Amino acid sequence: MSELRAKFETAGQGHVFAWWDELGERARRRLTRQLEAVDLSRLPEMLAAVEALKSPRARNLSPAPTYALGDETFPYALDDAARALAPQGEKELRDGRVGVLLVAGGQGTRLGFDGPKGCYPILPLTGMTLFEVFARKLLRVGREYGRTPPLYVMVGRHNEAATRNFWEDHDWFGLCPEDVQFFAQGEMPALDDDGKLVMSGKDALFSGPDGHGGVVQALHRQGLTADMRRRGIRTISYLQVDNLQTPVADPAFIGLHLGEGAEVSLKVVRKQDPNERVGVFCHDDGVPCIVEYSEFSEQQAREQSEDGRLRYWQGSIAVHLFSTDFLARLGDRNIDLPLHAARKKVPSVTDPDPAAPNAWKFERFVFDVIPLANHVVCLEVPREEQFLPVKDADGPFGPDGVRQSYQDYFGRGVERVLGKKPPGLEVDPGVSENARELIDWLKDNRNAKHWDLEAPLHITDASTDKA
Ligand code: UD2
Repeated sequence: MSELRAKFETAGQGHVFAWWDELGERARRRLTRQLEAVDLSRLPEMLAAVEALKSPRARNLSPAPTYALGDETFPYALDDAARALAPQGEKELRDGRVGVLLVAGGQGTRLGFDGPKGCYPILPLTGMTLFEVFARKLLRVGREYGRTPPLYVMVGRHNEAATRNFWEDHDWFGLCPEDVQFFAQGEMPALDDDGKLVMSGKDALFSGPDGHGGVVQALHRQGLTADMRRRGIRTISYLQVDNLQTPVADPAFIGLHLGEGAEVSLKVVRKQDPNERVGVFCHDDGVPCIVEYSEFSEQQAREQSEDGRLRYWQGSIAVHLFSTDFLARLGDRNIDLPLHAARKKVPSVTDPDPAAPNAWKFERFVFDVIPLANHVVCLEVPREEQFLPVKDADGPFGPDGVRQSYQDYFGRGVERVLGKKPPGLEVDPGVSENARELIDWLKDNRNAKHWDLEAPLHITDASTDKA
C-alpha cells in the first residue's frame, strides 16, 4: 500500500488518496485495484497530447492517390481495376481467409438511446437492430461463398455484458456461436487542467474507453490475432457498428487489397462540402495518413484542383482492410497508436454533473495505423451505397434522417425495375446490400408475384410467390 501511495505521490498524483481515511474496507480494496492498473508512465504522453491539441504541429499535406469511382451516376460502379480484381476477393472468401472485425464500444448516448449502439432498432419497417443487420449480411456472405467469415466484436467494459446478453438472447442471429467472439477494449483515465487524474468518486478514478484505436492491443492481449492466424485468416475487414450501409466483406475491395499487396486499405467517399466532419485521407510529408477535419485550415479544406473539385476530397468512412500479419506485427512489437486528447464533460467527485467540458479525455484512433503500413490502398465508394452512419438524435445522421435516406436510395432501385417507389421500404440485408444488387434481384423476380407499390414494401427472400 505504502509503495502504491509513494508511486502516485512521486508522479504528483497523491490526491487520489485524498478520501482514503473516510473509506471502508471494500471501497479501499476497490480503489487499490483500480490504481494498481494505472500505468503512470503514460502521463507524459497524455500531457503531450493536450499540448498537441492546443498547438497543432505544422503539416506538409498533399493529396494521396485513390482509385476513384468508375461511374458516378446511380446505381454507380467502382473503379475498373477494383472490379477486375473481385474474383481474387471472392476466392479469398471461398477459402475462408477473411474475418470481420466490428467495433461496437460506443453507447447510443448521442442518439438518446440507453444501451449499446448495436442494439439500436434502425430499419424502417421491422425495426431490425444494427447488430442483426450485420449478422444477416454475414450469413449472406456465407451462403454465397460457402464459408461465413468469423466475427470479432469489440465492446467497451461498460457495455460488454449487455452486448453479450443481447446476442445470446437472439441466438447469435443464426451465426455459429464459436464464430462470434466478443472482446473488451482498454480504458484510459482523464486529466483536469492541472494535469491531475480525475476522481469520479472518493473511491474511484474516472476511466473511459481508449478509442477504436485500442483495438490493436486489445486483439493482441486477448489472443485474437493468434486466433485469426490459427483459422488461416489473412485479411480482416474492419467496420464500425454505426454504418448501416457498409458491406461486411466486399470482394472487389478485398481483391484490390490483395492484388496490390497492401497491409492496410481504406474506403473513402467524395466530401459533400469542405467542412464535412470526416477525416481526410492524404499524404503528410509524403506519408499516407488520415487527418481529422479539425486539423484542416478553412483555406486548405476549400482548396480546389484544376477540375474545380475539392483538392482534398477523400472523406474516410472508417472502413478498412488489415492484413493479419500487419496486426500481429503491431501487437508483437507492443506498438501503441498515438494518444489524442479531447476536451469533454467528465463527472468528478467535486462536480458530478458538469455543465461544460471540464477535463481532458484520451483516445487512440484506428486510422493511425495507416502511416505504419508498408503499403496502403485507397478506394472510392458511392456515398449513398456504403455510408449511412447513425450518429445523432436528429438531422441527416439521426435515425429518421438515416431511414429516409435508406428508403430514398433503395426506392430508386425499386422504381428502376417496377416503375414506382413504394410509400415505405425495407430490404432484408440477407437479400441485397445495395440498390445495384436489388435491381438485379428484382429483374429476376419481377414476374414472380404482383408487387403492391401502394403499401409499404418489405423485400425478403420470401417476398416472391416462387419462394
Ligand atoms: C469517425 C471518424 C471520422 C469519420 C467517421 C465516419 C474518428 C476520430 N473520426 O467519427 O473521421 O471517419 O467516423 O463515420 O474516428 N468506438 C469504439 N470504441 C471507442 C470509440 C468508438 O468501439 O472507444 C466505435 C463506436 O462504437 C462507433 C465508431 O467507433 O462504431 C465510431 O466512433 P465515433 O462515433 O466516436 O466516431 P466519429 O463519428 O466521431
